[in-house]
Amino acid sequence: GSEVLVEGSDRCERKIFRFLSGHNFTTPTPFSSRALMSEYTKKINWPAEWKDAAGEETIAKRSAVESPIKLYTSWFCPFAQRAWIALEEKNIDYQWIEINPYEIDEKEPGGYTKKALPLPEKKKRFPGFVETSPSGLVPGIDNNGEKVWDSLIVVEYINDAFKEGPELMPSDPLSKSRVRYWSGYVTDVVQKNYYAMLISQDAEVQENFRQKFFDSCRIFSRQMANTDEGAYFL
Ligand SMILES: N[C@@H](CCC(=O)N[C@@H](CS)C(=O)NCC(=O)O)C(=O)O
Repeated sequence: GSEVLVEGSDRCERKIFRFLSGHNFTTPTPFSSRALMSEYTKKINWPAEWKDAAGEETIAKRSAVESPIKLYTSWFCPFAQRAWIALEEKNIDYQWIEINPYEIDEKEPGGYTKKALPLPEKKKRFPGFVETSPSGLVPGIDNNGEKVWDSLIVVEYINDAFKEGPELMPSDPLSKSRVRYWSGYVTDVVQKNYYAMLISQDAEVQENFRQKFFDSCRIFSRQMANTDEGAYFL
């Protein structure tokens, strides 16, 4: 099921890029995520008031160093981005190791297919990655031999292991439990409805999931109203 979801979402992303840019991205390899990102973002006519994000620079900087703190990650992966944000927020010197866990097809933009490689193949291509994340999913972090995987667990580990940076969790038990609940809600409900909407080819089903997605966003955003922190309530 999830493979179909991921494939569908990828197809949809490409359609969106094509629609926004009026450009049909057929560029095959060189297989570089950053080159691919630039290709997309340069061609798209973003509104002038939108600023460039510093993401690409950060990836370049972190990819160029060796560190005993290794983040196995994929630039496009929203789960891996959680771990990425946590490390940046904590000001940790870490090494970015880009992983493409999917089969490569030169005919697709950047070679991406989102057809998951079988685990033995991932082991062959990225031994350090699968040792760190035995599920074969990004993100995984190897901190001087301490290997942790699965995004929310990785984020909590980063917060606990690197005391030198700012604290990411509230200190009282009730607020902590809220953070855990609402982070899980995004994974289990918001994203689930979003993907279901993206992959559906049937207008009625699509509309149904669209409503569910918006409902779940509303429920989530209402939580912000209960705190002084607004969007930073988590
Ligand atoms: N529950 C995992 C999900 C991670 C995940 O699905 N990552 C995707 C990329 S966005 C992946 O590694 N896919 C490779 C595969 O399906 O084999 C987490 O929160 O870390």
